[in-house]
Amino acid sequence: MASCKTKILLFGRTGSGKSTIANMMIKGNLDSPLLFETSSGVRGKTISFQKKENDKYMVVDTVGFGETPQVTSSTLNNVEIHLQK
Ligand SMILES: Nc1nc2c(ncn2[C@@H]2O[C@H](COP(=O)(O)OP(=O)(O)OP(=O)(O)O)[C@@H](O)[C@H]2O)c(=O)[nH]1
Ligand SMILES: [Mg+2]
Repeated sequence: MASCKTKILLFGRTGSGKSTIANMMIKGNLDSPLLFETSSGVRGKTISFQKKENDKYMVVDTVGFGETPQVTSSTLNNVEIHLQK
């Protein structure tokens, strides 16, 4: 049977809470071990796309914008590709 999961693509500035939301969507809590690693400093934490799913959601967490122009540009390209899927 075809899956009817809600697909969620998270993108935005570094440190804005994307991975935190991703953990809540998939795991339902922020207890360790976390599925999506989160940061406690100013440096960007997520360094590549990460996709996880549960019975309700398929969540794609992305690299934060604002680190370097190169990273922002490649992330935007990846976001565009994922939006077309
Ligand atoms: N006060 C507060 N802190 C939050 C909230 N959401 C996330 N944080 C904290 O903000 C920090 C960054 O959160 P992340 O989820 O790692 O942010 P991110 O957008 O994934 O960051 P990058 O992976 O670097 O792009 C962590 O210390 C979180 O605990 C929120 O709603 N309120
Ligand atoms: Mg992150």
